[in-house]
Amino acid sequence: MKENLEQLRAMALDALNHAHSSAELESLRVKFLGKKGEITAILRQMGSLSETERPIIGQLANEVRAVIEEAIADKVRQLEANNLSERLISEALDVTIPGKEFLIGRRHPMTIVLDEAKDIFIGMGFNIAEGPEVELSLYDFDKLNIPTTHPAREWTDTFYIEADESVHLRCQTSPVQVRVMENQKPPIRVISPGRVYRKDEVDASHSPMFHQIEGLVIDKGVTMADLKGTLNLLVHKLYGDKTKTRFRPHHFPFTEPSCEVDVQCVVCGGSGCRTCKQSGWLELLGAGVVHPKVLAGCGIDPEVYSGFAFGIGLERMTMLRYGIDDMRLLFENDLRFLSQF
Ligand code: 2NL
Repeated sequence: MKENLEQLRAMALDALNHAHSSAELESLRVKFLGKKGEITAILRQMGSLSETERPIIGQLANEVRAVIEEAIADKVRQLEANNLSERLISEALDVTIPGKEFLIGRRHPMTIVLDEAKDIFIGMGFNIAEGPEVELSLYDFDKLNIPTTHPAREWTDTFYIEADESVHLRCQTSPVQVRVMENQKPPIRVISPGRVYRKDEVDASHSPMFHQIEGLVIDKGVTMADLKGTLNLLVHKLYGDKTKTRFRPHHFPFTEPSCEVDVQCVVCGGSGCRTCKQSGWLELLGAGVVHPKVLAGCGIDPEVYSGFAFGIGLERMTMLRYGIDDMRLLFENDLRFLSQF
C-alpha cells in the first residue's frame, strides 16, 4: 500500500507537470483527490491493515494528499502568471506609433473675401439683409425701373419659374433691398450678399450661378460723394491703401447717375499687361445714385431722401484679391486649389 501511495504521488506530480489549462488541473484534482478519486480508493482499503501499519499508511496518505494539493496550487499560480504575461504581450499598446493626422477644413476663398467684406461694411454701420432666391419679377424687375423691353427679361437670359414671367430665379440681390426700403424707414444702410442666376454659358469668367454683394444707403442728403467715399474705403481695405480707383460713367435703369468702378490692375499695378488688356484697370463693380422712381415705388419720398446703391460680383472680388485668372477654379472644389487659402 505504501508503494501504491508513492506510485500515486509520482504519477500525480508528473501529470500536473504536463497540465496546461485550469480545466486539465481540475480534472486531475478530481482524479486524485476527489471523493471517488485514487487516494480515497486507497484509504478505503485501510481496514485490511494491521494496527501498527494503519497510522503509518494514514500519515503517508495525508502527506501525499498535501503534496498533491500543494502541487495543484503551485500549478494554478504558474498558469495565472503565464496567462497574465501572455496578455501583457498580446494586448500591449505601442504608445510611440504616431497618431492619425487630423485634417481640419478651411474656408473657401470666396467665403474668406465675403467675411472680410461683411466686416468692412459692418464697421461702417451697415446691416446684412437676406431674401429669397426664387423672386417675383415685380421685385427683381418692375420695382427697379427695368423696362419690359429690357434684354435681361428675355427667356434666353433669365431662369423663369412661371410661364407668365411672374416668377424667376433672381438675377441680382436688389429685390432684397427693395423689401428693406418697403419695410424700414431711412436712414437705411444694408448689404445683401447671396446667389444670383443668369443664363450665361460657362467660361473663364461666366457661370449661370454666381454671387453678388449689393449695397444700399438711404438718408437725407446722400450724394455721389458718399458713394465714392464708401467704395474707396472698401477697395483700400480689400486691396491695400495704395490701390487707385476709377469711376467711369455708365447706365443702369435703377440708378441715375450711374457708374462703373475699376481698380488698378492687381497683376501689373497699372502699367498694362495681358490680364488688364494693356489698360492698367480691372472692372470691379457697378453703382449709382438710386433713381427717384425706384425710391418712390418703394414708398420713400425722393424729395426728402436720396441714396446710393452698388452691386459687386463676389467671384470677381475674390479673383482680384488673390490673382485668380479663371473663375471655374472657384466652383470646381479641387483641394489642390482650395488648400492654398
Ligand atoms: C451691376 C451692378 C448695381 C445696383 C446694383 C440697386 C439696388 C436698388 C436700387 C438701385 Cl434696391 N440700385 N443696385 C445699383 C447699381 C449697380 O449692380 O453691374 N448691375 C447690373
